Amino acid sequence: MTVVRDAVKAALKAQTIETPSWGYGNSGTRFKVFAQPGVPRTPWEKLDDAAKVHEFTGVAPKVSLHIPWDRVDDYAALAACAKERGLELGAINSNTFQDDAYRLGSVCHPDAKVRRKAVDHLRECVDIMDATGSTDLKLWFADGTNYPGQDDIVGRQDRLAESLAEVYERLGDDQRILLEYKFFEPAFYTTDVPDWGTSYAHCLRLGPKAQVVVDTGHHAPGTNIEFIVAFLLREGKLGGFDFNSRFYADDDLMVGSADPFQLFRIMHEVTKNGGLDPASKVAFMLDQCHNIEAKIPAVIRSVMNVQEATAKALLVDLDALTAAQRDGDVLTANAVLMDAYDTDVRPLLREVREEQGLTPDPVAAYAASGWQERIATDRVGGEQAGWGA
Ligand code: AOS
Ligand code: ZN
Ligand code: ZN
Repeated sequence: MTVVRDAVKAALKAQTIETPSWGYGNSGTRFKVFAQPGVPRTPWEKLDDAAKVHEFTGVAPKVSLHIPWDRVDDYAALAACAKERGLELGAINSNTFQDDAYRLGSVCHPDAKVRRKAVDHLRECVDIMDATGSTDLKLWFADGTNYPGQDDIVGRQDRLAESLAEVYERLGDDQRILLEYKFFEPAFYTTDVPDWGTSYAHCLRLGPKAQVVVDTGHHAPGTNIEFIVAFLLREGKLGGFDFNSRFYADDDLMVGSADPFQLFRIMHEVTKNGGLDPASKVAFMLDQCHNIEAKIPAVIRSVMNVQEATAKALLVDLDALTAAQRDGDVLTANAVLMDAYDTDVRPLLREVREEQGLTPDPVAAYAASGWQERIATDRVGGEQAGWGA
């Protein structure tokens, strides 16, 4: 039992959770952005906040950037600043949805000039990756149509494939494309990358440096996300996660808040199928916006929620599970899984943190640190993250 516990602890210490730069800035819905005191005014200040999350959790050393929201003159300097803070720059998220030119789409647009603009932006994102040392280009496209007949579905797929191929060809040896899907929104009739199958098919054609990213908020209600995760892992095509929670649409709430059991089921497939091994390179990213709650503590809470689900998944007795499955013992197999889910892993995680030289309660430690008061005084005129996606 001690051996198992030690292995679980080691795995928990090794897991890294990447936080999004836009989660630290102001955001909202299309109805209202509620500005909060002390939000970062620059990408540099976003790194300062991310460094706090890492300082108190010990497992969040990477920060995803979004271009152009995090545009700076010198990306190597931004990477150096991250390093000074004990961080690394993670995925570069592109933006082909906030320009008038993209009214009818970006990489799928019927006009070649617009596609050129979009592909040039994506290739520029790879230039930025070269400067920051980032390995992941995360692509999410708002492309689609609102009305039957508006555009040719197959034609749009052809344009998508052609555009992606041009970006793929620009990648360095250690760089990859993470292609995200989302079942609707902002387009309402067709979406050009609506599901994992479409993303998978494009990634397969592109080659080994293209993988699917599963945003947990991008599925229809009732979708079995863990099945998708298991399938993609088996195929070596799971690039990573955009973690968040949803009740209705793409809510971007704190991961593990709406359905912690679903998060556990996902993490069970991940741990069972090698997704936690460093060699698998599965990126555990958050893609969240904190519109009404305090941002840094919400990111800390989210990191802890992922850790809790991971810890429970690591506690699944795989030998017992395999034996029950082999014997066709449905009830025992289910009970093995539920035993792990029902375990209170908070004492274990407190121990892990203490062994890492951290305070066992990251939220309380952050509250006591005085950082929130300091930024509220020092930072005036914080910026909006960009949107509430
Ligand atoms: C949009 O719905 C997607 O989830 C994107 O991953 C993301 O929220 C956006 O691109 C911010 O970078
Ligand atoms: Zn996302
Ligand atoms: Zn989203």
